[in-house]
Amino acid sequence: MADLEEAREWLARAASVAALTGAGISAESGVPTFRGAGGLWREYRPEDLATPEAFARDPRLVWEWYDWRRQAIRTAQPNAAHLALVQLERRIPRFTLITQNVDGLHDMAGSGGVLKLHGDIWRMRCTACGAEWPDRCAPLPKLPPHCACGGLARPGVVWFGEPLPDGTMQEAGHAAASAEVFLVIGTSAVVHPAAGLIPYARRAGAKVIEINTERTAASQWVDCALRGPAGEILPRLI
Ligand code: BJW
Ligand code: ZN
Repeated sequence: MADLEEAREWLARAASVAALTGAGISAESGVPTFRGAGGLWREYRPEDLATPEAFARDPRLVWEWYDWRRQAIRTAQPNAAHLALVQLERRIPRFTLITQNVDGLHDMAGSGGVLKLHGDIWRMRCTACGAEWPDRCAPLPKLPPHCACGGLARPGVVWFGEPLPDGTMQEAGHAAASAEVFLVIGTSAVVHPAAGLIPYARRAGAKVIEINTERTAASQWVDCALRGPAGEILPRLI
């Protein structure tokens, strides 16, 4: 298994890099992760809150949870890991940032063209007419929120059992397949199809570098595992 120095050399030589991020990259910004110690799924059941069936059953309950999370995320600032990826994007000729996060912190840090596999908590979608719009209001004045057409609005995120936004997985797959180095940062790598990008990149010839405080489902696929907080490790790597 390669060490930090070797991983730095791979990055220094690479012309094509892709990064897949998960909730762990925002942990040091104060945004709770889903799994593990202090994770949201310790306290809440995904099937009650993050499925289309849960929303159909009780839209107000689901919106209360999202309104609470939007309030928690609203004041969060990008950390050193988000900023390090902006630096990397400036340096590498072909760089693709793929995120499972819905918090918008990569955008706020200054990353461009982020592929958001699981949508965006700051967007709304009408369940009646399909209209989409940005909304950064937190707390929302009225729950559940509605569209101008009178239809019920839902968060612009991807719930279990739903397809990913049109074209994002194809673009992410292309980036993974053409990357010389594939960074996997702060994800437990258990949610598919996102997690499938990791072995896919490896099979296509990428050097895979994992940055995580713990061992994960992806650790078996990686060429280098750097253990520690992303906000400390990424700036050293980049
Ligand atoms: C640090 C750190 C620090 C902490 N520094 N590290 C079997 C095989 C394949 C697929 C399936 C399957 N069984 C079921 C499925 C489907 C399902 C799935 O994958 N389920 C698995 C759980 C088994 N997938 C889906 O349903 C997806 N859709 C789909 O497959 O569609 C098919 C379809 C096609 C056509 C028509 C219809 C359908 C959709 C998945 C949507 C996931 N949605 C969520 C919620 C988003 C909205 C919201 O935020 O509310 O996405 S769930 C949640 O998990 C969220 C995350 O993006 C996602 C991944 O979590 P992530 O980012 O990895 O976070 P954590 O918390 O798990 O891990 C944090 C990590 O950070 C840990 O490792 C820590 O150690 C680390 N860490 N601090 C570095 N400072
Ligand atoms: Zn509408």
